[in-house]
Amino acid sequence: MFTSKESFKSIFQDNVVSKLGKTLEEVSSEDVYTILSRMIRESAGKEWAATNREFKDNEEKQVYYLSLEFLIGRLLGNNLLNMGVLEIVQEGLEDLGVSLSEIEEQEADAGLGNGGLGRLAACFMDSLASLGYAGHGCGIRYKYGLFEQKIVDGNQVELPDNWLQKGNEWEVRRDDRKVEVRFGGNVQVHEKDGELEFSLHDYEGVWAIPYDVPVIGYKGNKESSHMNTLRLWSAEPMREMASRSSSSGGNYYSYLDYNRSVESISEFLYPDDSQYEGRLLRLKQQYFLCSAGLQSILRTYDKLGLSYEELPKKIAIHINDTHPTLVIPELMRILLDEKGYGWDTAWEIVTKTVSYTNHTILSEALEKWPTHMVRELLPRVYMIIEEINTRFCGMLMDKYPNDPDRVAHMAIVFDDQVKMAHLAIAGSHSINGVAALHTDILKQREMKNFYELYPDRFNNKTNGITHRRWLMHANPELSQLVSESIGTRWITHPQEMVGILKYSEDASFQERTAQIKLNNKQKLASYIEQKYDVKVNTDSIFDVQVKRLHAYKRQFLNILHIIHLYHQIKAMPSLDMVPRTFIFGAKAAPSYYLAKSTIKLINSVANVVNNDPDVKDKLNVFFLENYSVSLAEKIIPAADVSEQISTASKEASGTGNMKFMMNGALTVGTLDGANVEMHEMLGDNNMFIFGLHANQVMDYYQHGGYNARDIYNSDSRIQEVMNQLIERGPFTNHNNEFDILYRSILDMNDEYFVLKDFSAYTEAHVQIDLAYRNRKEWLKKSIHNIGHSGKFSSDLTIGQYASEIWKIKPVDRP
Ligand code: 26V
Repeated sequence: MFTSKESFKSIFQDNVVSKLGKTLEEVSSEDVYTILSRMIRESAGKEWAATNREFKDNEEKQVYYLSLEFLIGRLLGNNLLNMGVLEIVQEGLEDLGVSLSEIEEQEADAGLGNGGLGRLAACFMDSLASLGYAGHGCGIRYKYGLFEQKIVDGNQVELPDNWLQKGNEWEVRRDDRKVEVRFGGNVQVHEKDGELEFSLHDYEGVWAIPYDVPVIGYKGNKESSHMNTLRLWSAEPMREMASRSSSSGGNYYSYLDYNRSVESISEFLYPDDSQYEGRLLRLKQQYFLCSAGLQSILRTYDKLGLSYEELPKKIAIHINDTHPTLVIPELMRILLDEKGYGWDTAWEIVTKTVSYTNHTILSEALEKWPTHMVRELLPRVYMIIEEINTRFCGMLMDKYPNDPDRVAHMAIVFDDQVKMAHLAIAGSHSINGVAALHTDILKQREMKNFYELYPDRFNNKTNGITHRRWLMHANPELSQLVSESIGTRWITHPQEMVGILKYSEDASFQERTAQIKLNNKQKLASYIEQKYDVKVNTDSIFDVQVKRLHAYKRQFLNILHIIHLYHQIKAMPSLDMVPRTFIFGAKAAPSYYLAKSTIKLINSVANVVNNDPDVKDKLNVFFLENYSVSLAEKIIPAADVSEQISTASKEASGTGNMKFMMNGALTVGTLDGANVEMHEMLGDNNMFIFGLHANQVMDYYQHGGYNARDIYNSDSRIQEVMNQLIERGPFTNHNNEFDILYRSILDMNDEYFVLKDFSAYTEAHVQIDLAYRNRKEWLKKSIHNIGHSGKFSSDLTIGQYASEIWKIKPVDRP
């Protein structure tokens, strides 16, 4: 590994010649990316092997984080940072006339996730490695990540995200670790020595091939980086199945069908987060991950030569939402059928090993699989699920003999459906929510019955974000300022960022934060100007809402307010307001019509506002297409205002809220998810809180009493903006375009309380405008946000998971 700028340059130049046969003058940015990432991957390889040896020698407990999604983004910059060579490389390349940030742009985002849940998994990987824990990720190597979004005539169009087209420099294919995953077939039962034995016949086998990605921990002052493994599985056909299909009467063409169906297993990530869809392929993906993951976990465990009773002492398996819940019956199957354990012992091993995180209370997101589907695809696993259910319901009936309704509600299999959340709770020793409010709602409402049954299993783990990607990498200038003022200990002890609070009233510190914000705004502005050929006013307030598009996140409330502002300026062109630039980024699930209409509306409003000479000096609206991790890294450091305006009780935590806070934006938000905890730290002075509280929302749902039309009738501002959705006017170019939005509010009684919160939201924006005029006060608030954000580092979150749930200790201390 190079240790100086000069040695880096010389190794780099040698590689250019030996690997590409080119001179430095001839290389493209893409060539530089390839050479550089290969150099880093190769030198990481040695430390990777060293960490793996250490795992073996120490026999320390290991955690496996199973997730259908890892929203990783780009790796080059973060890997350089974590390996401690970022500066050397940056300066070395500069000497050679190359800009590192341009090289970073060559990397395709690994977009293997939908949003918060997948990004959380990626942040957790970074923290696990940086803290020196033996913690590995286990996921699927989707050939296509989340779709690429294009905006055409204001509408979202989805294109396939072919992220692997040019290869992936960070992965290593491990043919030697491939395992077989079995689908379908039928179960035969034999009796042997008075015991029943189960075996599967005529199944369809597929290869699961692991691709390992090193997860490089932050090196800091240590000798070397700690490195874990993110193992992503890819499905491939087994040649052995060809003879099977011809011997069973099939032919070459049915083998081709088989090939096609196998490849589809790891072909694409499901993009739907609007309506739960119980599709067979999705169930296949889930079992594929669980079966392959478990085989590889147990293969490692077997090397220890211990009995399986000791498994929970050496292995923790965490399931990220219910998607990998099949790991519970699958581990039971292995223990019962392959290792010869009895039911009770096997069940104890499983529940002591597995833990589960719930990420949503939205009922439309709760996974339920039709029993016939599970039975046909996974006959033996289904038998085990039924047995788990029978025993679980038996226990409930003993406990609540006079309450059959309760038992029916809690059943795992009911009404010909398998309820995955119930299976996950029954089979885990820990169930956690992702923010204090969310966990309370789980305990007091959504999962009340389960909480009463297993009070000790429920706990909270408020989400976090890695400050290495979201501050050090995304905002190097701010990160540098923090280090200059309080030293660098905060990097490994992020809660010590509060140390900057002592400078919150220091004029020169304030001005430096202001200058950094302006620089970031200028960078984002030039990105927007280049891409969309428009001018952006960097003296305006950058007011940003970036996240998946969903009715409960209320992008619609934001755009209604913008239309209202537009009317105000039109009516009074001299209106005294700080110029505002509203920025949106959001992908809608392809079949989510309401969400797509909202995108269209935002673009229509943008088109009118940005081209109206009466308002364009005061008001601008931009919808940035294809919101992704790498785009987030450009947008978030440039934001002045962070929009976190979900209907209270609906956003389990949010993590974007934390990223904005860490980069000095002020939040306008509801008391929802982790906003509540932000507010506890920051107080009313440093945040703009508005709107209904969670208990008010839930009481309305329970008892009724909300009438959206009454609010419409009594507020002329609301009438004006709502009517524009259905009348021919500046925003609609043909009839009915936005009827669905209008109707969802006025005919369907506004499920997410947009009108109810409109007035308070408008008032919050007036307060933002006033606050921004007081420059010193604004900067002070911003510094408070940055300083307190260290508490949301995923390092702290992972520390809690490790000590309270997984019971693991760091192998390498930072
Ligand atoms: C999934 C689905 C699936 C289909 C039906 C509709 C629907 C609606 C929402 C979702 C998201 C479920 C899981 C999820 O991504 N939750 C997010 O997890 C983040 C990390 O914990 C958290 O910060 C977000 O608040 C939460 O929405």
